Amino acid sequence: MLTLHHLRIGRSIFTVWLLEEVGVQYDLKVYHRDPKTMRAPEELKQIHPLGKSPVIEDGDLVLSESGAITSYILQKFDTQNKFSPTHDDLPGWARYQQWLAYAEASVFAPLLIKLLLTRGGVDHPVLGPFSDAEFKLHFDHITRQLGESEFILGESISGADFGVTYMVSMAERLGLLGGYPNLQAYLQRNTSRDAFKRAIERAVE
Ligand SMILES: N[C@@H](CCC(=O)N[C@@H](CS)C(=O)NCC(=O)O)C(=O)O
Repeated sequence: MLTLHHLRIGRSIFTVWLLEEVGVQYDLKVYHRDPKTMRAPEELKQIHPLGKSPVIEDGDLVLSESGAITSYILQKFDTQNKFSPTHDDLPGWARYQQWLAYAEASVFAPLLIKLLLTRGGVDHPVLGPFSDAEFKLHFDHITRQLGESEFILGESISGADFGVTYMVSMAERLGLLGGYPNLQAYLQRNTSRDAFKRAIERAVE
């Protein structure tokens, strides 16, 4: 059975949500952050050398990177392609890949800078303005893409929503969603889903 190594307070809850949404049977191993450093415990490095979460194990496969994990889970378990376009629709599939990669590849960096500046209680003459401008660029872009749709690629949930929802939730935690009512509504909609509630119940330990 597939095992998900889940570190509390972070992106892997969105992988738990994905597993619940797709209806996969899985084992969940929960880890806690060091309360001072907020880093993962050393034991996660026994699973994968980076010691980060999410990581899944499935047979001999040990896989890190939330986007790759989403692709693997959907490839293996979403046999009816409910969560991603097929290769028959190549432009649709490519657009899906773009949004799947976008969250981690582009949106996360400015959010991380903001998180670290906030945590450090300092401002920085370069990093502050850079992260402000990048945040606006990306959150305006996500807002335009979402438009009046329910989900990032239209009216049905796709693999791309898990990573984007994580970014939106992180922005909310940082108090940055004030000017983005439709992203607030998107977050509210997704975290109200039964599968998300099941994920939270299962992951609390
Ligand atoms: N790009 C990776 C990032 C993984 C990552 O940085 N995970 C964080 C949790 S949200 C972590 O494990 N941090 C603990 C640490 O670095 O000690 C992904 O998409 O999975």
